Amino acid sequence: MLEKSVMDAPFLKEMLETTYNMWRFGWDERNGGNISCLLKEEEVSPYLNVNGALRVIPLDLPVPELAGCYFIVTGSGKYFKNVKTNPADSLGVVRVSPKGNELEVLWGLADGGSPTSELPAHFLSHIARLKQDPDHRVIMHNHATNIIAMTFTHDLNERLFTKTLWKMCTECIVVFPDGIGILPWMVPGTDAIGMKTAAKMADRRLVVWPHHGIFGAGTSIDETFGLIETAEKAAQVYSIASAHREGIKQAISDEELWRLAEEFHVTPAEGILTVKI
Ligand code: 2HA
Ligand code: ZN
Repeated sequence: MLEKSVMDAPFLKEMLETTYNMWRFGWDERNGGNISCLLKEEEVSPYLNVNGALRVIPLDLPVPELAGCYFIVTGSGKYFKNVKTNPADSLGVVRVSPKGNELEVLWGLADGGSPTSELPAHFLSHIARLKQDPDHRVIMHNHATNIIAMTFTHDLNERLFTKTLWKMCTECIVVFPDGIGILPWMVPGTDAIGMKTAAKMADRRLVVWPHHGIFGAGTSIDETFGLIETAEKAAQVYSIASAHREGIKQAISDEELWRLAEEFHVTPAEGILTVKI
C-alpha cells in the first residue's frame, strides 16, 4: 500500500505550476504545447505502484533506447490552462516497455487519453540529448509568441537568427551559447518532424519550428523554461526594436559577445561570430 498521494509528488506539483505559467505567458493557447520530463524510479515509486500498469499504449515509433525510462508527459489535446484543475486527465506518468514498443501507463491519461501528439519529437530529442548530457531530463514545446513572430520577419538562417538573439540581450550568449536550430516548415506531430528536431538537438538545446513554436531541452523543468524564456524575451526585444520608426541603431558587437563568452566560460557555436583576432 502506497502511503503518499501522487498529488504531493514534487514532479507533479512542478508540472501543474509550469503548465499554468506557460499558459499565462500566452505561449500555450488552447491545446498548444507539450512537456515530457524523465523521472527516476525512486522519484515515482513512493507515490505510484511501479509493479504493474493500468494499461499499455502501443508506440508507432519504437524507442528501445528509452526502455524502462519513466516520464511524466502532457496529454494529447489537453489545455495547459486546465492542467491544474484536472491533472489526472491532462497528464500521465508512463514507463517505456522493456522492448521500447509500448508505453505502460502508471497514472493519469484518464478516460483512454493519449500522450502528446508530439511524442516522436520528444522521445527522439530525449535520446539525442542523453547522448550529450547524462543529466538531461526535459523536453518542452510551446508556441512562444515573439519567437513565432520573428520567423515571419527574420531570415530563417539559424546562424543569423542566433546572432540576432545574442545581440538583443546580454545574457543570451551565456544561456544558449550552443545557438538555435531552425527546421523548414513541416507538418507537426509526425515522425519526420521528430527526427529532424532530434537531429538538431544533437548539438544544441533550442529548435525553432517556423510559424509554429519552439522546442527546448534541459536538465530540469526550471532550466528548460528559463532557456525558452530567455530566447523569447530576446525575440520580443527584437520585435519591439525593429518595429521602431528609427530601426535598430546599435547592438552588442561581436567583440563584446566574445568578451562575454570569455568571462562566463562558454563556447559560442562556431561560425556565428566574426573570428576573434
Ligand atoms: O499539442 O503544440 O505541436 C499541440 C501542439 C502541437
Ligand atoms: Zn505546437
